[in-house]
Amino acid sequence: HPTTLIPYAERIKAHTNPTAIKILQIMDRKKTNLAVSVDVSTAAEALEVVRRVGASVCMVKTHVDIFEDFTPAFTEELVRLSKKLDFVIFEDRKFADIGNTVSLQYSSGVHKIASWSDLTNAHSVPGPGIIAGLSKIGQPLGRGLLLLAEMSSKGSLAVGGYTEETFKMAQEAGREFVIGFIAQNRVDKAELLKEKEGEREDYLIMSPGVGLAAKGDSLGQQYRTPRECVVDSGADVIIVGRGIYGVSGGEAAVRDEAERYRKAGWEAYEERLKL
Ligand code: 5FU
Repeated sequence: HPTTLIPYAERIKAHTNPTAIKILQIMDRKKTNLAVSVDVSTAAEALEVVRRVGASVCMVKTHVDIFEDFTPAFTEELVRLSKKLDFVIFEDRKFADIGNTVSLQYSSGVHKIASWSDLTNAHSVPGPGIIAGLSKIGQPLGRGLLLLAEMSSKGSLAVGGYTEETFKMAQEAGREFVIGFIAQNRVDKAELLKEKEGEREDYLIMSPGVGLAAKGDSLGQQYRTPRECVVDSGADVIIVGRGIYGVSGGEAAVRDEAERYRKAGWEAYEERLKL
């Protein structure tokens, strides 16, 4: 796939969305394509994990609706850490409703996601109105959106024609707000990428379901190695949760494990540039 042969830094010029530009700049600056997912049960624990892994990642992914102790103080501290430790915040909200509803869910409620999260994501199942509803809120703030084109879990229905239609929906929406996909493969097939004034469309592919130890869990999660994701399947960002925050051995072990995944992801990226 042509995009995978271009260094992250050179891909910046193909983007106008501030969050896409920021992600690629951070990846290049910190030599990391690692995102850590902090799916722990309290905001306090999540901040502990972020302090440990922050130096190793380009992105921190949250599910803030998991926390039993969520308050706006959490997002304030996360934003502060994102500036200090240089990473982007991705609330993995997986919006899935009509445009009007998602615009309210994104801007309002307890979590006010658009006010602090650089990046979020949405299912394509409701149709393009979901992108319109979210972009109305997020685009003026410079936020970015990923569409879920595939999932890592066993038996996912996001395959084949669904995945292809999701790509087309993103392409039709334009890249001012939709900057890429949650996927297991390069769903932006080379022959479908449009060119304008010699510049090819560039999408960020982010892959969850990454682990160096386990092959999966008891609830359908499936893991691949960083190399399988980045070299074999062309992912740009690898997303790791339990493989990092779930490691036993205390604070230093979590930090070391994040570094191990960062190195594995970066070496895979350097390997694919030479293909
Ligand atoms: F869209 C997806 C997907 O297809 N698979 C996922 O696993 C999202 N995820 C998220 O990535 C999931 O909600 C978790 O937050 C994270 C994976 O966590 P793990 O602990 O590495 O399995």
